[in-house]
Parts: sequence; C-alpha cells; structure tokens
Amino acid sequence: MDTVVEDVLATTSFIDIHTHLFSPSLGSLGLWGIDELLTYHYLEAELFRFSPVSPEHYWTLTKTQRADLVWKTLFVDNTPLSEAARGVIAVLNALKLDAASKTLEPLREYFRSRKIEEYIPHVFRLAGITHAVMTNDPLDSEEAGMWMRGIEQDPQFPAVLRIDRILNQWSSHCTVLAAQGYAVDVDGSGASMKEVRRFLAGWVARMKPVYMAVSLEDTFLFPADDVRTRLFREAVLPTCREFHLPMSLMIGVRRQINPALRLAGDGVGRADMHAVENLALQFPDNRFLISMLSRENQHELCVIARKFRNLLPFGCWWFLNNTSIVEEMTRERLEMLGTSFIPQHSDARILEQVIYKWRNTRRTVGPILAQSYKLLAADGRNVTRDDIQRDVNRLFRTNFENWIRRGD
Ligand code: FIX
Ligand code: ZN
Repeated sequence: MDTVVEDVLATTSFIDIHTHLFSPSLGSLGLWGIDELLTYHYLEAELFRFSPVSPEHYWTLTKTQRADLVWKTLFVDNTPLSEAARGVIAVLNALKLDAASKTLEPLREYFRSRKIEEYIPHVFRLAGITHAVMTNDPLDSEEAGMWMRGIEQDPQFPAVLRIDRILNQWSSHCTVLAAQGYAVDVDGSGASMKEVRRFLAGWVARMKPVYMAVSLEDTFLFPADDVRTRLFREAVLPTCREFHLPMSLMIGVRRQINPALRLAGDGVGRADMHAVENLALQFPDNRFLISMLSRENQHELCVIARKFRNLLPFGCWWFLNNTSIVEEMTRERLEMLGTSFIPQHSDARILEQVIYKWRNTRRTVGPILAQSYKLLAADGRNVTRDDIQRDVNRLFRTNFENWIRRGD
C-alpha cells in the first residue's frame, strides 16, 4: 500500500493554491536564486537566534552580504536541521548543485545563467506542480502599476485579489482609493461601500482572479462594530457572489510582534472561531477557503467545516508547515472530513521553494494516507489504485478546481 500511495503522489501534479510567486510578466516581483532562498524570512528569524549580528546592522548589509552571512551561520558553522534550512539543501540537491559548498559564488554562477522562461517549467516539474496561484495586491503601488499598464496573464500563475489593505488598514488606505477617484471616506459612510464594490469589480476584470483573499489577526471578530464588518457585508462578500469567487480567510497572524525583524517579525495567536461560524452561517451563498495559523484552532476548524459545506479548509499555513504538525493535522482532517479538504499549499516566496515544500508534503502525507487505507482494509474494504488516484486528485486538484468553478 505504501509504495502505491507513494507512486500515485509522485506521479500526480498538484495545484499550489497559495504562493507569493509571480508570473514572469510581473518581472522583478518574482524572486528566485540562492540569495533570495537564503534571505527568506524563515531563515532570517533563525539567523538572529544563532548570530550576534543585530537586526539593525543586518538590514544595512546588501542582499549578497546577508545571504553570505545566513549561509555561513546556518549552513557552515551549524548543521542545517530546521525545516527551512533543510529546504535549501533539498533545493540545491534537486538542482544537482554542491550543497556543501563553503562559499556561494559557484552557486550564484548557476543561478545567474538561468533563463526564467525555461527555468520555471523545470522547477515546476521538479516540484510536481502545474499551477502556482499568486497573491496580488491591487494597492501595492509597484504591482498595481504593472497591472494598470497591462500584463500578459500566464495560465500557470492564476491571480488572486488580496485585499488586506482594504479590510485591515482601511483608515490608511481609503485615502488611496479616494485619490483614485472613489467616493469613499474613513467611516465607510455615504457611497463608500458601493464605491469599494466598484473598485473590486474593476480589479476582478483586470486580474481575473480565481478567488479573493485576506489574512486576519488572531483577535478578528465577526460581526464587530467596525468598518471592516461593513466592508465584508456590503462590499467584499457581495462582490464575491457577483463574480462567483470564493473568499479565502487566513486567520491567526499577529503582525509585527517584533518589528526589528521585518517580514520575520510576525507571530501567531489562537483565534476565536465564532467569527468563522458566523460568516459561514450568515453567508450561505458565499464559499470560503479557510486556513487557521494556530495549531490550537485546527480541531475546531474541522468541527465547524462538518457543519458548514461552504467552508473548505486548506493548508498547513506558515508556522504549521512542519512535518510533525502536518502529520497531526492531515490525520485529523482525514478522520473528520474524509477527502473534503485541501491538505497543503506551499506559501512559497522564492520560486525554488516549491521543490522542497512539495517534496516534504508528499513525504509526510503519503504514510498518513496509506495508513488510512490500511485501516479501511482492516475494516473490510480494499481500495484499488484508481481509488487512490481519485482521492489524490481530489485532495490536490479537484477540490480546488471545483471550489473556484462552482457557481459558474
Ligand atoms: O499572509 C500571508 O499570506 C503569509 O503567508 C505571509 O504573510 C507570510 O509572510 C509567509 O510568507 C508565510 O509563509
Ligand atoms: Zn502567504
């Protein structure tokens, strides 16, 4: 059983439903190569635990100097045992590069010689994925400028309309919408909600997103007496219904608990799941993708998903993307939801990361799935390879495809 499951996972290409990767047409937004891999915020957080360098001094270094410091500290002076550090080794290994190199120059030479248009298909093949769903921010001035000038969309990189700045930073970003000619104000009064719908509709037409998304802090409540509740009710969720788009809620992040670490400075907190219950109950015609960041919220999410079929749990997000926790979450989800969930997404920020993140997922989920089939056989029903193929397709492709297509 183990080898059949392993083989089906190895020969099935997945859809990576949440990444921070960008299609080549979005140019320099897309990160790849050894210096980007080593200055990944997961590794920067670990660097500051090993190195006496102060964050203040670290940020004065060039990217190359930072990468050299991370490599020396975490890969030469210490054993790269963490999930993120092992990941770099796995990538270098998969690209047939010397993962024990004392310096980075020979590795830099390799990455300098890659042509991104040829390199992406190579990396996707190594990762066993067909699509990497992007995260696109219409209020990021650099990215928005590119979309406004018109970009050629790449079917391998579906877009997502990410609206954290509207939902979480309305007071500072409603002025940006106003400057773009939308009649909005900080209280969300007057035509504000209608205007936000107009803004979102414009970006739906421009980006043709597969879903809309937001990350929310651990203290997120719904409903609450605030503009965000009104934005959800009167602008965001109606727009999702109008364009048949699922809404992705990634809940439980505590942004910038240590600002000195920049992207590496975010934390986690256990969220109150009433917000998810209320959204699922009050908006039955909206489909939600849900990922909770706190380990302590996972069981509750499984229970709530059993009560509301407009919820699709996905991924072992960020601090949960560690083998020990992915095993626990995947086993629990299979026991409580069968195959009606999406086990993982990569959250890759650097192109080559999809190689190790999906290798880890196949390596971790395989034995869990095989164990489930063995239990089923022991209970009196054997499965065929076709059954396994159907389940793997469902978990890593069709659950998502159906969710984004449903309502068309
Ligand atoms: O909000 C998000 O999409 C998070 O995934 C990111 O903010 C986070 O920095 C990350 O890269 C997690 O893996
Ligand atoms: Zn993310």
